[in-house]
Order: sequence, then C-alpha cells, then structure tokens
Amino acid sequence: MSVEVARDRAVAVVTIDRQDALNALNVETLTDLRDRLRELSIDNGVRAVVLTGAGEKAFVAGADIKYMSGLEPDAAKGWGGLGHETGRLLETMAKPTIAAINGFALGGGCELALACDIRYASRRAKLGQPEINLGIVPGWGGTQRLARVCGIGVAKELIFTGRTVDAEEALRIGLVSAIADPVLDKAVETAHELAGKSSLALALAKRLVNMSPGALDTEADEFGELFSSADAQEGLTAFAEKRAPKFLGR
Ligand code: DAK
Repeated sequence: MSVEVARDRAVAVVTIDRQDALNALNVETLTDLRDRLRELSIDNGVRAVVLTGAGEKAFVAGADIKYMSGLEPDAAKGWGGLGHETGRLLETMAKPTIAAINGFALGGGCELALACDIRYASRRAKLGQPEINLGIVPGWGGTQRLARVCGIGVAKELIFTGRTVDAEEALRIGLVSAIADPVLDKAVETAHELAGKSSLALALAKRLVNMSPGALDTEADEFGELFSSADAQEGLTAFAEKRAPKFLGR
C-alpha cells in the first residue's frame, strides 16, 4: 500500500509513501489517498487528520510527470477529477486537516497542502507551483486555493514564474502558519488540541470559513443555530464556572 494511516486516539496520520519518486502521485497512490480520506471523513472516531510524506526529502513532489507525459486530453480530465476529489475531501470533511510539509511540496503536492485547513513546514521544506515550466498549469485547485490563501498577486507571481519558495518565505507570504522541526510532531500536537474542542463548532467554523465572503448572512444564521447545541451551552457555562469544558459533539 502506498498510503499508510496510523491512528493515535482521535487523530489519524496519513502518510504518502512512494519515496523512490519523492512521493509523486501516480494513479495508484492518488486513488489510494482518495480512498483513505473517504474512509476517514466518515469515521466518527477520528476528529482530526494529519497529512504528510514518508522519508526525509519530500511531502509530495507533485503529480507524476512521467505518467502525465503520455496523457490524452480525456484521460487528463479524469486525472484532474481524481485530484480535485481528493482535494475536496481534505477541504470539506467535517473535521480539521493539517499538512505536515516535511520537504518538497511542489505542483500537485503544494495543491494537496493548500486543500488542508492548516499547513506547517519543516525548515527544509520547499513549496511551489512549477507547472508552467512543464508547459501546463496547476490542475488540482492551485489557481484558486493559492490565490485565496496568499492573495491574488502572490499567487500570480508564483504560478507565472513557477519559482519555489523556502520555508521562511512560505511563512512570510502566509502559505504556511508555522515552521517547526520535527514538523509532524507539531502537526500532531495541534491535531490533538483540535480533537479536544467541540467537533460540532469546529465543523461549522470550517464550513463557514470555506464559504465566500457573500456568506455573512449564513454565518449569522448558523451562529444562532449553534446556540441550541449542548456543546455551546457547556463551553459557555464551563467558562463561567472556571472549569475545562467537556464537549460531547451534540
Ligand atoms: N514525477 C515523477 N517523478 C518524480 C517527480 C515527479 N513530480 N519528482 C521527482 N521524481 C523522481 C525523479 O524522476 C527521480 O526518479 P529516478 O530518476 O531516480 O527514477 C526521483 O524522484 C528523485 O528525484 P531527483 O533525482 O530529481 O531528486 P533531486 O533531489 O535531484 O531533485 C526535485 C528534487 C524535487 C527538485 C526534482 O525531482 C524535481 O524537480 N521534480 C519535479 C518537481 C515538479 O515539477 N513537480 C510538479 C509536477 S507537475 C492537471 C492535473 C495535475 C497537475 C497539472 C494539471 N490537469 C489534469 C490539468 C499537476 C501537475 C504537477 O504536479
């Protein structure tokens, strides 16, 4: 299997392992990743998901260039669809997803990280969308998500030039939230922290942040609805009673 899932209580760590190709994604690996994420998205015992790459060198060095070099347009559309489906699972599953970027996160690798809710980078990480240098463009959501995360100007500069950024620059432009080594420890620590919060409130926060700015009315409505939950009552009461809240997810 090219994608391993390890469970540590309510946290699942998903590791992409195709080290001889710097964890580049071929059909088998990407399908495997999509299937594991599907399972985790509906597993109520899992409250946070961490995504990382195996080995010292790479998170994911991109979509497999050798595979793509022979693709006909129809097959390329299917390949794009598989990547999109995988990204959407990370982006929309009702639990937080965290990318632990332990090395190269290029092309499709950077796009997978962008689909996660939170990104942390190792000091040796290198990120970018170098597709332009192959005569193609980001095909798994990068044009949209990079612009949303870093702003349209930064996204255009990185996508047009295809240059990669190191961890320091990634932090400065908001592409990652922190630099940490070992980066997986930092991601798992945050995942456990999030797993202890109200799953209901977290899922709603994720859904609302994912919406466009035109969704302010929805935020107001859903915020009101959340007050009928036991978790909201518990969290607010626990503060007043100076004790830690016990969230039940309802
Ligand atoms: N694909 C396939 N193999 C890769 C790979 C990749 N993306 N990246 C690395 N490898 C392989 C290398 O070929 C080499 O294999 P062997 O030659 O040993 O068999 C092995 O991994 C080790 O790589 P290097 O020897 O090159 O290692 P170095 O440390 O010297 O260099 C590097 C590391 C990351 C700088 C270099 O490997 C590199 O530049 N890799 C390519 C990075 C890249 O360009 N990534 C973006 C790929 S494009 C779309 C759908 C999807 C996409 C676009 C459109 N549509 C449907 C529209 C996505 C596109 C991409 O992701």
